[in-house]
Parts: sequence; structure tokens; C-alpha cells
Amino acid sequence: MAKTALVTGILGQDGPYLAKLLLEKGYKVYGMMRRYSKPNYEHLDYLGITDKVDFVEGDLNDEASLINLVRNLRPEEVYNLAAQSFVGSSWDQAKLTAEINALGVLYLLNAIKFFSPTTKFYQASTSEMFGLGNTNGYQDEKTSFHPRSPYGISKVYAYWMTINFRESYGIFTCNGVLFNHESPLRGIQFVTRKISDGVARIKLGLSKELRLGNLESKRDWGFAGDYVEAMYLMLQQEKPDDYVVGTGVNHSVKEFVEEAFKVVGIDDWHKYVVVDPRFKRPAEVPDLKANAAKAKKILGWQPKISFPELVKLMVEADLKRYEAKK
Ligand code: NAP
Ligand code: G4F
Repeated sequence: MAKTALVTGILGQDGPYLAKLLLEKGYKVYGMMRRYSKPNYEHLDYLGITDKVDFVEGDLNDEASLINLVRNLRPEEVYNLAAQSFVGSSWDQAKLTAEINALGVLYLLNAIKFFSPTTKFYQASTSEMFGLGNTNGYQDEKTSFHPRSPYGISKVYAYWMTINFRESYGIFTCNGVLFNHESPLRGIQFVTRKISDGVARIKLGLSKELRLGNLESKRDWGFAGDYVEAMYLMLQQEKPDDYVVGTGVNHSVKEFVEEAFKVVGIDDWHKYVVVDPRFKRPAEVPDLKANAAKAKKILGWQPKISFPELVKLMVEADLKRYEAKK
């Protein structure tokens, strides 16, 4: 019998990559999406798996919808990837961010506790929880949290609730504390995709400038396709635990910009980039860099795609998208 997995956030960036991996491993994959009059399957189409996923409707804000799904499907694994995931919007929509990212996780955990307690649960935790916290310039599983945004704070609640269900009820729950991971499926609001898209437009003469916020902040950027393997591996261990996942190398936004313009053969990138205060945040996370030694040792996980490869992959995908529209 095929194993069953419920993946929330199936139409986002990570959902499709994870679903593809699970399908390749022979799983029956239920993809949870909100109710839309016109759902957008573009990301699943991109990976060629739209017809292979079983879609189910549910909303992290609607506890009964989660109870129904868990009770009816009783999946062996639940990967909770759904979230209001854009840090920048979380100051303006702090309540909604908390409802989805914090309380939504509590609802899902309760549904598992009452209706399918043997289900294994993965929570999409994040390096944003560290905020200003670091241990000798890196963040690992023992680094203290000092979140800087309503998004980061909502995820800290979900992180501890995930641990609490493990400690209180013996449910197999794991936090993947993932650092930034990107791909051609990244939402256009996030800085990497905004840059790859902007650079492609400039190269093709469709735009004259790229407006960005803080160019100095540093992120540990990896490829989403690599990171979903770590999610899967966490739920295959004998014991549930929490893991930091990242490359251990970081770059500034400015370095991402330079690298992206390099891909299209433009050296004088300063001519095109405008710093616009509208894209700066009320409180910034200046420097994230993972120490993923535990994931490497216990899960045997390592990233495969390097920073220059990632930037090239994203810029070339955006060039291709625009060229296909010509
Ligand atoms: P994403 O592209 O923004 O996808 C999130 C998905 O969640 C979207 O498809 C969205 O659905 C869905 N969603 C939002 N609110 C929902 C609700 N109330 N009920 C049900 N679904 C809802 O995010 P991602 O980059 O794939 O990230 C996946 C998860 O990992 C998120 O939890 C994120 O916070 C976390 N994370 C991401 C990173 C990263 O670098 N990508 C790093 C660490 C942690 P719609 O399509 O309907 O809007
Ligand atoms: O791409 P970002 O919006 O990603 P951020 O805030 O790091 O959050 C992402 O990674 C987290 C993991 O650490 C996830 F949990 C979260 O869901 C999301 O996937 O911004 C990256 C950096 C920030 O320092 C931001 O201030 O880029 C800086 N930045 C500079 N100019 C900009 C811009 N960010 C955006 N989105 N847009 C700009 O124009």
C-alpha cells in the first residue's frame, strides 16, 4: 500500500517540490488548497505533476476543515507548509499572520491529536525566528530566538506548539528550521525572484530600473528542491526532532544583485538599481547563516546547488518565461 501524505501550501513554492519528491517515492499525495473560483496550478504544471496530486480543500483559519481532512484521510504524514509567508506584509497584517501561522498550526495539531495520533507532523519553521540571535556568527538548534517581525513571532509560537505536542502527547512532530530557499517558483515579492525577474526584464528592454530596499542584509540562500529532501528525511527518522537546514554560506542582497546582472553580461548594475525606502522594513534581520551540522550528521542532508548556480537558474528561468511570451 502506498504511503499517504497531506501537504498544505500545495500551490506555493515548496509544496510542489515536496509533492514531486513524495510522488517519486511512491506516495499518494493529498494537496491542501484554499477554496478558489479559479485556482492557479502554474507551479505544479511547471514541475509536471498537476494531474498526479489529489487536491483537497481546507484553510488553516478554519479548524473544522482541518478536522475533516485529518479524520477522513488519516494520512501517515502531514507536511504543514501553508503560511502567510511574506515577512514584509506581516507588520500590516499582523493579526492575519498570527491566525494562519500560529493558531492554524494549533488547529492542525489538535486535529491530529484527536483523530489520527499516529500521523507524523512536519512544521515549516524558519530562520526568521532567530532574528538578531546568533552563536559565533551562525545559527544552530541551540541559538536563542529574537524575532524581528510579526511573521517571525507567529512562527515561534508554532515552533513551540509543535514541540509541546511531542512532549505532552507523544506525537511524532518535527520542526524544520529552514533558512531562505529559492527557485524559479519563488513568489515575485521575495527579493531573489524580484531581482531575477527585474534583471531579465532589463536585459530584454522591458524595464529600465530595479527598485529595492536594504541591500546590506545577508541571507543564507539555497535551492528549494534541495530543502524538501530534508523535510522528508526528518519524518523518516526513528525519533522526532528539530533541525536547522541551510548552506552555511551567506551573501548580501547586493551580492545577489551583482551575480544576477553577471548572468546576463551586465557589469554596471549600479545604473539600474534604485534604493527605495518603501521596501525597507521597520526592523531588519541583518545576518542569517546556518550551522546545519546536525542535519548533515543525522539526516545525511547536504545542499547540492551552490549560490552562483541558484542565481543562474533563477535568472535563466525568468528570461525564458519572457522570451516565451514574445
Ligand atoms: P509560499 O510560496 O508563500 O506558499 C505558502 C502557501 O500557503 C501558499 O500556497 C498559500 O496559498 C498557502 N496558504 C496561505 N494561507 C493559507 C491558509 N489560511 N490556509 C491554507 N493555505 C494557506 O511559501 P513557501 O516559500 O513555499 O514556504 C513554505 C513554508 O515554509 C511556509 O510556511 C514558510 O513560512 C516556510 N518557510 C519558507 C522559507 C523559504 O525561504 N521559502 C524558509 C523558512 C520557512 P495560496 O496559494 O492560496 O495563497
Ligand atoms: O526575500 P525576502 O523578502 O525574504 P525574508 O524576509 O528573508 O523571508 C523569507 O525567508 C524566511 C527564512 O529566513 C522565510 F521564513 C520567509 O517565509 C521568507 O521566505 O527578504 C530578504 C532580505 C530582507 O533583508 C529584506 O529587507 O532582502 C531584503 N530586501 C531588500 N530589498 C528586500 C528588498 N526584500 C524584498 N522582499 N523586497 C525588496 O525590494
